Amino acid sequence: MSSKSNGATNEIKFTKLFINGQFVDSLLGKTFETTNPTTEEIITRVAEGTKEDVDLAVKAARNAFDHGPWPRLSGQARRKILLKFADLIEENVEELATLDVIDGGKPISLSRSLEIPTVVELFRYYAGAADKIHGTTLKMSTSIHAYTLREPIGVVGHIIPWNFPSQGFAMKVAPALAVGCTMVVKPSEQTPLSALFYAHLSKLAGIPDGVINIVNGFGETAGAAISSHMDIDTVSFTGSMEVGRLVMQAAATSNLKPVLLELGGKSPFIVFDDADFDKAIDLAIYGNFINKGEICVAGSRVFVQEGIHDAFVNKLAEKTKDWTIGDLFDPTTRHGPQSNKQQYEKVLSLIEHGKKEGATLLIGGRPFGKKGYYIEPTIFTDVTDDMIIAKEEIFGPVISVLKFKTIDEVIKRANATKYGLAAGVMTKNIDIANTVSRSIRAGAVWVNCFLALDKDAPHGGYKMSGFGKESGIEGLDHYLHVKTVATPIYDSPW
Ligand code: TXE
Repeated sequence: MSSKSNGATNEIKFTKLFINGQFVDSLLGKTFETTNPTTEEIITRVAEGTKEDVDLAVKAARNAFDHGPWPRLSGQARRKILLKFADLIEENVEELATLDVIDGGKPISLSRSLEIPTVVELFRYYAGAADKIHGTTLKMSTSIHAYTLREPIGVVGHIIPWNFPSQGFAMKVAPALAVGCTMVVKPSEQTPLSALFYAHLSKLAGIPDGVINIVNGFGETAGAAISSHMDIDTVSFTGSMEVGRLVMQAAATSNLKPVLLELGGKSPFIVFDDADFDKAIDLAIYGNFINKGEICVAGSRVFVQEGIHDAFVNKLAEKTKDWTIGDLFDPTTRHGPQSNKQQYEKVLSLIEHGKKEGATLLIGGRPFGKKGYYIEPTIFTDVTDDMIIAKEEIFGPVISVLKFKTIDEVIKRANATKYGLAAGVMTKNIDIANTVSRSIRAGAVWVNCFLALDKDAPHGGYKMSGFGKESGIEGLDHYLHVKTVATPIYDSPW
């Protein structure tokens, strides 16, 4: 099957489920269509997994865990295979990037130069961790010697969203593989294509059959079958707060499996009067419009101190005009369509809320073009804390600017949210930077920068943004059990 988008032709090679090392049809023979958000045309049909397919995939993963080589390999052997996997991803960057562009509406510049290279780095980073997973030695009492083992937790269920189909895959799959887990992965039904290509590459890299299984399908069926499965040992979920709750409930009422939840945010980006003005403008734009605002850590509440507020909003509007909308395959394009129709409608409806609640629409606010789910980069000013646009995650290209006077006031207002994923603070004053960093209840605070995400920086929320960390050495923890082994030592001199 081939698909044309913006002049690029792409052969869709993999559309089936990937179970036990084979591409297979779903047991019920179901398929669903995946659509290009730029053209609104169907790209292809993809096998639709349901509970029966999840059962089959779990059986394969269980067998690979209980009897297969993967968890029993030395860390060094797993490292070698993961490095090969990373090399293969790097060799196929163009094809992987193209799949995410047509499936998710990403500009190629983002996909090719940032997201897929990050995937490569994540696999290399966790390859390097594979032979460094060890416990500690304890001296429990004078007569008992003990040590801890860190063992793979078992079969993992990964439920992935559509905003970063490749990076989302790597952040979950790479650490789980490194420690020796096996897994069932459910990509989002909105972006099912690239995960299948990764599965194909994993086989070429030498990852044994049954270690990675991909079951595309819908949340209420395939996703729910994963979170309620009695033979899955843990679930790692990224998505909405509502579904995070369902995943946790299903985990609690099935086998009490632990869950990792990454549920988005409403992050503050705080600009003090003394900040580097131009840098703050650039970061406000980048931190909100990258990936058309479909990013969990977007700094969507831009708090600006009153001394620079008016100049700031004028410049923000002016510079936003440089955020180019256009052909996604043109490397200079920065802005694409929303990933799918539901998101497009959700974002437009929240923009309407903003207008009705009395915020000032400074720029944008409308659909763009005749085709595709494009929305103009949008800025609201005169936003107050009680407005829906200041409270709810919009997950689209919409900035709310809020004015503040003092540091105490802005800390209080920045924290007055159910979310706690990230924050930014722009100031040249080290005392202000330190005070704000320590006062904000969020998993990351970026000082004089924004979106400083990296493979070695743990990422994850406070409050209702979820719990558990992905990336960094901490990103291994969710996939490991800690076992204490104790043994008496007789006649110990110590
Ligand atoms: O997410 P869902 P949606 C936020 C963002 C967005 C909103 C809605 O605000 O506008 O959520 O997006 C699977 N059991 N984020 O509706 O439904 C689903 O198939 C198990 C923030 O698309 O949560 C997909 O694979 N799984 C975010 C995944 O959950 C279920 C990223 C995410 O989809 C399921 C995405 C169920 N009952 C959206 N129902 C972030 N934190 O980055 C659905 N799924």
